[in-house]
Amino acid sequence: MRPGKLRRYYIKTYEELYLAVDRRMRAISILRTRKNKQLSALRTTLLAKLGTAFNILKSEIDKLDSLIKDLSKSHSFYREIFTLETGKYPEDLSPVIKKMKRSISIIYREHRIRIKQSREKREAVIAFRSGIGRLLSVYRRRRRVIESIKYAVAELSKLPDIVDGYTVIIAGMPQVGKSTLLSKLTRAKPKISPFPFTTKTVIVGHILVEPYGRITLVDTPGILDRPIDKKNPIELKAVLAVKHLADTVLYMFDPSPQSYYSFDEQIRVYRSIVELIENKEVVPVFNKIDLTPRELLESRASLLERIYGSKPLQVSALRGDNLDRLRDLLIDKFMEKTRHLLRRF
Ligand SMILES: Nc1nc2c(ncn2[C@@H]2O[C@H](COP(=O)(O)OP(=O)(O)OP(=O)(O)O)[C@@H](O)[C@H]2O)c(=O)[nH]1
Ligand SMILES: [Mg+2]
Repeated sequence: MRPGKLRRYYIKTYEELYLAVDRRMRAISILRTRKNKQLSALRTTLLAKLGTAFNILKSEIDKLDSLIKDLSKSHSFYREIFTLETGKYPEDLSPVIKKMKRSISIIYREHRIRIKQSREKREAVIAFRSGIGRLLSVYRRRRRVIESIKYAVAELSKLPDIVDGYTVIIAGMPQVGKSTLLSKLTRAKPKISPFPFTTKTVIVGHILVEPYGRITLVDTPGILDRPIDKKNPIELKAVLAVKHLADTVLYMFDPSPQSYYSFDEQIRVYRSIVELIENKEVVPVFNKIDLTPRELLESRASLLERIYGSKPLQVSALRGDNLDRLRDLLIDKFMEKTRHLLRRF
């Protein structure tokens, strides 16, 4: 499933559905108004109106059903983002939707019979009104969850398509220069500013490696140093991208004395990322070397190497220092994976 395709599912809120039903029923009234209508003529009008309301509801619920089916089959990253927004896994919503479908069919059938069997006009009108009320209440009772689905779809459809292949996630605390790096390595134009959480969702750029394919580089929101259950939904998007999409993570540090968050905090978040994806590689990158005195750079780099055994690559995304080396490193990793895949065929 490509998230852009979700735009074709326009989900109605309860209010929108109510208005649609009301408008269509009024149209029928205008067409069929006749004074002193006979009981049989009235019954025909009421049955047509009830049928219209039922069809509108049914097509809305069918839409929800195919949306949920599409989402259930989608990549785990999209499913988790959906769960983040709605609090429910798509597959858990399937029974709810099936139940709604069943309920409206039963109500429709029951009230059609009551209208057909009514012996006077008043009885027919009462049966019709209660039928409409019950049909609408099936949707109204689920309005919260439907609104959360609508919101999740809007959020999901903003996300980039994930292409199969080699994906590098740029992660780190806010303000370390993740978006600046993406903008320098690819043609993407992420927003860059000196305020935390400038980036609020995942943003993608590509490095072409002709003729073999391309590297997908994903810029993410900043991650703060706090437990997972305290993280906000923006940070969680970054965590989910690391967990579900990464072949390699570039973990960016700002080792400069002016960094927005302390170096200790940045190390703690680094450790949490390493632990999150034990079997994948996390490459530490020190950014802003233009702002960092040499002795500080060296002491912090050797501290990291001593504890984690990895030597950070030192760059300045803003000035462009060492970005060629970083690009070559990513291309080497991409080629390694491509060769590995080719050998399997
Ligand atoms: N001096 C210097 N400033 C940099 C460098 N890289 C980024 N900056 C600045 O740091 C600030 C934050 O940069 P961003 O790229 O927006 O940082 P981010 O990590 O994407 O921030 P969030 O989206 O908030 O997580 C901006 O003012 C950049 O100009 C660098 O290498 N050197
Ligand atoms: Mg950013």
